[in-house]
Amino acid sequence: MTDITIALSKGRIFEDTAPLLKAAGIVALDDPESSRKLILSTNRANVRLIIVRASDVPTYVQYGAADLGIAGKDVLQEHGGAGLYQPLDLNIARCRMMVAVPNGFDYDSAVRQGARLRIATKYVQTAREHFATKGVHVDLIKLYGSMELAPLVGLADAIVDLVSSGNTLKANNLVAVEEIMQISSRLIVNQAALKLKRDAIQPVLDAFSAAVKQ
Ligand code: PRT
Ligand code: MG
Repeated sequence: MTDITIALSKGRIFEDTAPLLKAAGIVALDDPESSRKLILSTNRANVRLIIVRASDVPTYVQYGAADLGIAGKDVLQEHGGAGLYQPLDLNIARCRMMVAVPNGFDYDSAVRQGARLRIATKYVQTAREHFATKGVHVDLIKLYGSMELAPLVGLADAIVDLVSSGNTLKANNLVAVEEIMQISSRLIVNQAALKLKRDAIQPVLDAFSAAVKQ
């Protein structure tokens, strides 16, 4: 039987993916939250899981170090998708990518007046495209986390970040002023692996697809 490797991040993506893997007959033998192993065996001798940072999943799949992976649309947009086949929206880990500003900052009138805005974000490519399409002049400041802090200490006027409950924005006196896109996680497949290992990969795609439609 052909070996396949699936790249996943722990946390919310692993939690939401476990039921889909189960529907495909794949169960991890260790819990990634408690285990320190980065390669997890499964109940299927030919299937293994690798645990990587969410933003690294497309890279592992692009270079064929993993055959399959699960990644947020936010991460895929930034990566660009080279070498990846994206057959399925899994509808998991849903959230929205939003522009947010401090309470009381008049974003609409700043935009109307053609102000140049400083935007802090982890999603530099997606933000650049969004503001270019709107014709808004921006200076983008790349951060790797805790974007919510940036406007509070004068690093930026606004942020581009993911929002689900809205609690993080609220706790930091920020408000969302614009939606950039709806986000969910996708199954991604290495294009060459799909051709060379179709016998092993296609049943996983079919099982995921059936489980998502339920
Ligand atoms: O945490 P790490 O730095 O390793 O990487 P990561 O943050 O990219 O990974 P992880 O596991 O946190 O997120 C993986 C994927 O989950 C992301 O790529 C998104 O596609 C998706 N997702 C869904 C989210 C959220 N919802 C989400 N709410 N990712 C992050 N958040 C963060 C957001 O950035 C903000 O800081 O949660 C905070 C807001 O949440 P609320 O509920 O307070 O609005
Ligand atoms: Mg995170």
